[in-house]
Amino acid sequence: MKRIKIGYEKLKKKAKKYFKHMKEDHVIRNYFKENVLFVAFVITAVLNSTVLRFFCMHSIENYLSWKAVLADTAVVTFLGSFVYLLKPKNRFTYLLICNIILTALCVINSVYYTFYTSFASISMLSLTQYIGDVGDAVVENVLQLKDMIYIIGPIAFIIVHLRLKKKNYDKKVDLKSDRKKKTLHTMGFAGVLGLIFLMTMTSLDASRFMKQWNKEYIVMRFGIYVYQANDVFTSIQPKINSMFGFDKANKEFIDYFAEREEPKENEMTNIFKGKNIIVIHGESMMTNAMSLSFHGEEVTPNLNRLASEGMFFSNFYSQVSVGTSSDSELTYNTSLMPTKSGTAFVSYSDRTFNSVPKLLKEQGYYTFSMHANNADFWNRRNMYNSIGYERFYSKSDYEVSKENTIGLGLSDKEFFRQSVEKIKEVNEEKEHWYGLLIMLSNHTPFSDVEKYGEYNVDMVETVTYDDGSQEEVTYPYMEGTKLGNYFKSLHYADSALGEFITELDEAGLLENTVIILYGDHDARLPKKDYNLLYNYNPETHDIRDEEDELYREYDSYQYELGRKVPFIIWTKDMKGSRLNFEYHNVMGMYDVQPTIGNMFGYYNKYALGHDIFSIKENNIVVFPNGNWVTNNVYYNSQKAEYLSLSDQPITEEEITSNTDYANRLLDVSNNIIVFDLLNPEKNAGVMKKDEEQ
Ligand code: GP9
Ligand code: MN
Repeated sequence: MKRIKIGYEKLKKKAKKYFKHMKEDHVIRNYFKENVLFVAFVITAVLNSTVLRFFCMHSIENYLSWKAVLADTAVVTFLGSFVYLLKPKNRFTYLLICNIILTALCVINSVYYTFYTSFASISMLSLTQYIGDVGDAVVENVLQLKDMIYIIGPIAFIIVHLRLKKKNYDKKVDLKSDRKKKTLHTMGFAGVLGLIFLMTMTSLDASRFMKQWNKEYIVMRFGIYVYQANDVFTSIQPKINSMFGFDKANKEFIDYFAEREEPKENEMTNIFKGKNIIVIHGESMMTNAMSLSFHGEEVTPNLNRLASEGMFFSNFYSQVSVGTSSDSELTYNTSLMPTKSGTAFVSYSDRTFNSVPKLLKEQGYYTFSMHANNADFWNRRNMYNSIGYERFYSKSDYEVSKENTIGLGLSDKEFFRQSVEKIKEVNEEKEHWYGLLIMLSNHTPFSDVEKYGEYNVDMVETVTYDDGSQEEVTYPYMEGTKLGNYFKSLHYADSALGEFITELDEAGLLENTVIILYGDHDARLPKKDYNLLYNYNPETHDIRDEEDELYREYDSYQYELGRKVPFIIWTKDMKGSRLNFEYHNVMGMYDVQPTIGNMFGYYNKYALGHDIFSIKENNIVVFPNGNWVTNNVYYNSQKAEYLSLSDQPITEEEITSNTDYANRLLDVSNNIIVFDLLNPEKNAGVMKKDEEQ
């Protein structure tokens, strides 16, 4: 303890002495005087990055983000620090080259942003189509003043150099040891700035940085230079991952599918062959909300109607990892699992996939996707080329205004309304078509409450007093909680869904169309809110006491099992037919492709899931973290614990074999994506054999 104190006192003294020396000897002033060129380099580069934010993000908070300025200064100082290793006469050239590169980054991103409201990525360079687009964009944009403004940076830098040159600053001679010292000091300064930046990073900053898909956020918080450096890293990482272990991965892949049984025909085979398809990606829709009502009004009356009139798979799980929406799209489309690191949509968008649109295209379908958000969200613009959509209607295809915006973007009601007009056109031109519509309004944090419309989640009770008089008392119940706001938001999304079905019907688009709806993932709501939902005590406006006999804990297993999402297949005329039922066998998103494939007449040999009407009660749903669930048991691989879900005894062997199955499936799935094993060029042997069959 004493030693620490002495150490601290010593440090304090040293620091005091250092600051005194800095002040008295005008260290900072002298540094600026002696390093005018370097300072000019840093200032011009940081200013350019700030100007870019100014043009792209129209709020002071964004373009004057001190975090971004700090990060930019740290990066530029670090990059520039190497200049001191050179002789004074060569320093200008080095800094000018750096300055031009940094300026070019700003110009490219400025042009790119004008076209795509997002920032550029080097991974896109592998897509020739992209190069074409950007090439055109640059030519058309070349006269836009705002894209040229960045050139003032290097010009100002050159002027500074010319003025200094008159004083022969580059003729100075310095010692090699001084050069090293100066480099290290400058690097140290950049390091301190970087450290301050890291210390102010929130967990949201860190997670978005790792995922790299919310580009606007990264540029806003980290500046364009850190964004671009991180982009280079995330773009080459998949290449590095796939450099080692191809042969082993390929053998495991071949063995795995050699053991799989070919599917047999069943009562669902080809029932919808040739029908048009609308798939609805229900943002954050959860099955447990479907059975809830407030004041006698269901949270999801329209979803419930579709479920009761069509096929409703009530024991259905989405299998997402950190890629949330994009992971559910991946698994739905390809019957593959999310990747172990990164996300398939962002890191592996150039791989070959046996996807629903591609398989339907072989059946003569025209395929499209609709989502009124920025096309670069989750890198959809690129990934959709690999998934095989022929047309992607994104934000720029919709009329979006402040009035019709909820949460992340265009409101679901408006999105559906505008989409129906587009579908009408497609229907007129194409004989068979398939469209995926991705909803957006019901997205966390569910805080746009005033826009969801009236739906109260409070509780009214009739209280009888001692004198026999009665009064209606309102208790807040779920009002003001995140779960309560979720119900309001979901009620809105459900009403948008109802309007969509009506609009489709009025346009005559339901006659030959199958509606498929899936919830993309759970809404990531606090467990304590569920405890409040099921254990509300009106007297205390709080959760019942655990000792209370009415207390029913919503534990971590219930929470996990409660993450079910709806999966519904519906047509206008299904009600009362043999196809109108609720299906209880456990099912996962990866079973959708094979299940609907059997109904629409296509087959993907490399699906990891199963046609649910073939595998029935023997199904197993594997989660990306290694957990799995069957009709009988839920297994938590992290805790090595299970929860029995039926009366059947659970054997050790069942746990072991299912865990092995889950691990093997996850490995094979990851290898298919990382090593691009479905690409005929990489895996010619396997593909040739398939063709011969
Ligand atoms: C983004 C939307 C939401 O366009 O699909 O993605 P999420 O945050 O749910 O992954
Ligand atoms: Mn989502």
